[in-house]
Amino acid sequence: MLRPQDTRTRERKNLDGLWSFALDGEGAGRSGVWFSGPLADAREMAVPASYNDIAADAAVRDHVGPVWYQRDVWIPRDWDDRRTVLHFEAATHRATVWVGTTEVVSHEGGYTPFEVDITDHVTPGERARITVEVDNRLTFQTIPPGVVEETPQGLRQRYWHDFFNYAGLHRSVWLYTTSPAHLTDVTVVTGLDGADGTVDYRTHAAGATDTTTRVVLRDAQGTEVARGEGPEGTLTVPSVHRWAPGDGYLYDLELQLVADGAVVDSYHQSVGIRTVRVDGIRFLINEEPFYFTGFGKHEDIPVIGKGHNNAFLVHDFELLDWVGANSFRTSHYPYSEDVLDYADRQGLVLIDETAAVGLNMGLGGGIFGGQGYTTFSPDTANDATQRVHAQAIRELIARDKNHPSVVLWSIANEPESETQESQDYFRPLFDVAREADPTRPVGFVNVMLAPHGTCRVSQFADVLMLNRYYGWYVNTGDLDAAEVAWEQELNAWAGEGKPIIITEYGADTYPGLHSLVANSPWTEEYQVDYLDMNHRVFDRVDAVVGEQVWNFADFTTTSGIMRVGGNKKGVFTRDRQPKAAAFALRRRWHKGH
Ligand code: GCB
Repeated sequence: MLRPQDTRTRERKNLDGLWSFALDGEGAGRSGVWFSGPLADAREMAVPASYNDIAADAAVRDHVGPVWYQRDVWIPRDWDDRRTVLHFEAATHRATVWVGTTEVVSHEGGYTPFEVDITDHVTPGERARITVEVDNRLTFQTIPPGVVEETPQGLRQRYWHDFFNYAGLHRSVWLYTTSPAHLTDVTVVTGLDGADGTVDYRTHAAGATDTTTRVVLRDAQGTEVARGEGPEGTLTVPSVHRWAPGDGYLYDLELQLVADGAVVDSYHQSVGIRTVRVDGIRFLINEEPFYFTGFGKHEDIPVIGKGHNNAFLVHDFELLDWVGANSFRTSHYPYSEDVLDYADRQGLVLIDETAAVGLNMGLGGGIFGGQGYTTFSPDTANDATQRVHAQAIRELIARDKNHPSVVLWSIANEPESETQESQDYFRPLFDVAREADPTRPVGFVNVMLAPHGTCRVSQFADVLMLNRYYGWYVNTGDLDAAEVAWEQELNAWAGEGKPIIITEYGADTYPGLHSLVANSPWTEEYQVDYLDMNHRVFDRVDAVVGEQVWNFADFTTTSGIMRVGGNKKGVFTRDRQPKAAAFALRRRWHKGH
């Protein structure tokens, strides 16, 4: 799927703004054909945004079940003889869409785009009514998983991940147009050959058979550096300017679909020419060892929740630069494509993760209170879950395969991984990822409950990603003991001969809480000491090729005795003010980790 774009042949119309909105706790919307006319008893709701925190109403915040969005849109009158496509960048976690009274598309999965050709359902120059049912319910057959429990007080959504289940239309909605003959996809794979670069491209088109494809590659100044004919081929770029961490240099690949000598469709794909490879314990970008510094992040902003916001996008990257981070993980779901585009341009390195978080009922017994479920079983995460998970991996890779910033796929965060069932569940999912993208390493994030020697899934990974909380969840307030235990486990992992990225280490810190006495959890001093201890350990283990602190900023979670107004492991507060740890990290990372 190609992103909506304005080009010489394409035009977009943005549908963000205020939509009509109604809760449907009883699930009455479908039988009541709410799409057949204006939504009754509607309030207005901002798009893009999570709806949860916008109303001053717990019923909205804690709603379980469908909600409905609706708006009218004028179809531009010069879109005659064109294809009209309705495109959603995301609807969390599933959606069904009507144009007028016609159901046009459904999509499962809250963080990847979907679209539908609505040409036959609209008339240029006329108004069309768009209605969307968005459902936030998580079950054992969704990614991420959850369970809806019926209680005397109403439906309650349980889940095993540590962030609030924000929902709604989180990203932009578009109408766009193409000519009937149009490009549908492009894949680029880049390489280096001495001072030269190579760009393998493969395009797909639909809507006509007698077309040819032409591609033109231009540098950042707009000067043509290579061109090709045909739906696939290889371009060579003499004396290439490589894309590299900290140097987000991009070429522009214009794809042109040509019929009868005329360009009927044109699409621009930005291209960063770089290579990625694992070699023993090293992670190589452009054949040079790369050390990840940065964070696990969240899409989490006051008021708008997981809604995308460009001001926060730019501000967060400013803070990343200030603190000396060269990378982050899109924990724990695919982020807005605007984030990926910006990372490409900024030369930031990404670990790109699916929404498979919380596939671990063991965590239920530990950190988040007893839940009493088995992770993998016919009644819980099962074959159907695995199929949804495989689709989530395919959709992530299909969406993000052309981003030079993405160097590693993470197919799950902290799943159960110490059982035979987990091994059987995950083995084919690694194949799915490698088939979808043979060019990037693949891994998953290992949890502390599956320490070295017990994990049965890491054998399939190219890179070991470890989340560890020595000095926080274990050895709390005893950093000396934590240091010994942590180094021991890390050395055992190093024996695997693979690169290790510490994808989480962190300590909850209440901003403004201080202590003169060392080993006082929750204080700003403890967070600094905790990070220092971790860094001493990492610096003694050669196989460690990266450190990503949990978390960039404080974020919202469900309520519970482990959380004080959310998760407070941020190095920045939720409104992006620095804690003492931000300055400590800045000193380390600007020195070159
Ligand atoms: C983890 C999870 C992350 C949590 C974090 C914590 O291991 O991956 O989602 O927020 O721990 O703070 O407990």
